[in-house]
Amino acid sequence: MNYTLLGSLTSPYVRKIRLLLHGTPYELKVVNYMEEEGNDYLKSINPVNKLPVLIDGEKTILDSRVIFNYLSNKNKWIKLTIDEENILTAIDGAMDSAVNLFMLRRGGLDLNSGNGLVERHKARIPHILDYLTPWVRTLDDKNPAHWNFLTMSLYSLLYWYDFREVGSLKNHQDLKIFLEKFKNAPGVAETTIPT
Ligand SMILES: N[C@@H](CCC(=O)N[C@@H](CS)C(=O)NCC(=O)O)C(=O)O
Repeated sequence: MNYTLLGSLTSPYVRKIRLLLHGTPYELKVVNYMEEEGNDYLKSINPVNKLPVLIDGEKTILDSRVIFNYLSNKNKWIKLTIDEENILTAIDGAMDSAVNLFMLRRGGLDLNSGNGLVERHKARIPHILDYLTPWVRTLDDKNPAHWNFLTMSLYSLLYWYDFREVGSLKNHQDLKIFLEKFKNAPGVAETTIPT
């Protein structure tokens, strides 16, 4: 077994790396940072105290984007264009805001209290989903090249967003169609969030 992935079964950041690693032998080590033991362990590996972390022999790689870059260099995948990098940044921006809103709500914060930072997070997500829509319309689930790190990231985001009821996709029909079309893509069933 070459790789160890520190992760969880629910995180959308972890899921996109699990989708990327689908078909590659690796061990998934589930870390529960909500418990003291898991939190202390994660902190000892990753000063940022976030999942995912990839361990490849002597190397420890922090952050999903850096993990992707590391695997991309190692496997000599075609470099992403700036437009593709921008799409990834947008997906990560929405993921970050969605995860923050979820954690704040879980911590008991009223998300309708008018807090300025919360409002910025709330506004960011639909704006990003609008930005992504023209690209999403070009995607074809019958084209294997279209199941790549960008679409894996988007799938992980949208599935989690809907699953956690952070927001709604009712005004983003193209994104709902994307989720439906790619639900049988490699690794999706194996990485689905347990209920
Ligand atoms: N930029 C990081 C973000 C990862 C992230 O936010 N992970 C969440 C899980 S979904 C986490 O570990 N949160 C713990 C915390 O914020 O303390 C990445 O791309 O890997």
